[in-house]
Amino acid sequence: MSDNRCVFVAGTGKSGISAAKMILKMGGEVLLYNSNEETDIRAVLQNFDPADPVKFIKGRLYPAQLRHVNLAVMSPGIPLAAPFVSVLDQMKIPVIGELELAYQASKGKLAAITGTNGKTTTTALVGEILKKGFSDVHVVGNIGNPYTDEALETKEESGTVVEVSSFMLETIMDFHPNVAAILNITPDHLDRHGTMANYIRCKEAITMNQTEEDFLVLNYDDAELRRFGQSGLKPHVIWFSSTQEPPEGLFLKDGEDIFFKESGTTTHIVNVGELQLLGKHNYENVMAAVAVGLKMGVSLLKVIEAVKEFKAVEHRIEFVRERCGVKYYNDSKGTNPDAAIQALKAMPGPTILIGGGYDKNAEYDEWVKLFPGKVKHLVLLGQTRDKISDCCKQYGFTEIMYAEDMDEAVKACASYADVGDYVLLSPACASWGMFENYEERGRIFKECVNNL
Ligand code: UMA
Repeated sequence: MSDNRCVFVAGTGKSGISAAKMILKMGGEVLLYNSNEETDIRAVLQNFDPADPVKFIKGRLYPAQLRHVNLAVMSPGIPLAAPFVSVLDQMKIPVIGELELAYQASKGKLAAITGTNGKTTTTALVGEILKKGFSDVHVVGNIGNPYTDEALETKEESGTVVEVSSFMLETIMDFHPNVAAILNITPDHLDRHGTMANYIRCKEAITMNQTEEDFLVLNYDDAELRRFGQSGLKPHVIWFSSTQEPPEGLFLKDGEDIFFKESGTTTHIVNVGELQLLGKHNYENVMAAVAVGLKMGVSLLKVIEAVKEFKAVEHRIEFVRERCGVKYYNDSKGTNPDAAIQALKAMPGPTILIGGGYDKNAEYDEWVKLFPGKVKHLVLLGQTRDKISDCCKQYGFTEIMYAEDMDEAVKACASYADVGDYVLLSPACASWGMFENYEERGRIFKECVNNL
């Protein structure tokens, strides 16, 4: 980046601040922007040294403010349909995402993980696998650690794994992982992408710059991904399946053992009893992570070692505590019905469930259909309470109560639960409206559980 480069950075969350810092380190100037008039300028600028060439603007954007700008970098949470983006277009300023900015500056081998559900667990596990085979490892992206925070620290010998959201994939250009994985595609973020077809297109873009030397790990049980993997893509496709034996790749046999089949040889990887993770969806995450780890060049023995050592990530079917014979699990990352289905299926016994939150235009039928016989009580929070409750009634499930906050919800669960029951926070909805993000929701749940 040349010294006179001025970069417009849209968004002042984690990614915007990190992207701005990276641009400064590279000798550029930053014009930081937030379209929200209420943004606290001082709080934003506290992230920088007063001598740094950073200006901050907010509210409506005007072409005259962009006269010296050569490039615009978007935070993932900002849709390209945001009104200010038309001003960037009018000024013919190229627009890339924070992911692309980081990619362009990074070195070494790169693995990228996307999918509707399971990507954080898979990314974290790939990170642990890479630590067994690389001297320098970076675990970045949607997992909560902006890629721009670490991109300049990567070296030729580094191994990086990036968790990639559909939001990030909207604004890539040259992004080219050596190994990519798409874990599954089920409806999510339709409020942003509009249609399922658009959402699928974003996810599948993870492979758009891959070549014959690269690898793409895909879920054989997902009809869309199977079709995609069989459509003559450039990278080598490696399948994983929890229901059947694919032509090549990883599979779960009899719900018990994971095998890897390649070039006519089948190798036993692990018995699921040796894993510290619960649920079939987690076995799928493990299979995907094993495939990614092996193709990043880590030896089979080291991969197996890492898989056996790995524990659940915070907020993903995370065990909180056992109290009076009742086990409490935090799955605050269950922000869509499909994730919540996986978590509920992973509960080995009768469950008191906390659900509800911000409405992402999701349909709850498939989730609710699981309730009879499995969920003893449903405690609902947030904007989607009526929508979920109406859906439950359609399927004959009426054991529902509304809670005003997490403390009330947890106390209600404790009063409903008997010895041997499970209490699960897995809301099937985003946290916005009641909480800053799913992490805050999960932390507050854990506090309430620990205060019981
Ligand atoms: N803003 C505007 N104008 C708009 C919209 C937003 O100025 O029209 C501003 C907001 O005020 C905010 C910024 O733009 O300052 C947007 O920030 P952001 O939402 O991108 O948040 P970050 O803190 O940068 O976090 C992002 C990811 N957030 C989203 O994609 C919504 C984080 O994923 C990610 O961990 C982080 O980058 C680091 O890479 C979170 C997430 O919810 C966990 N992801 C979704 C998911 O997992 O389902 C995709």
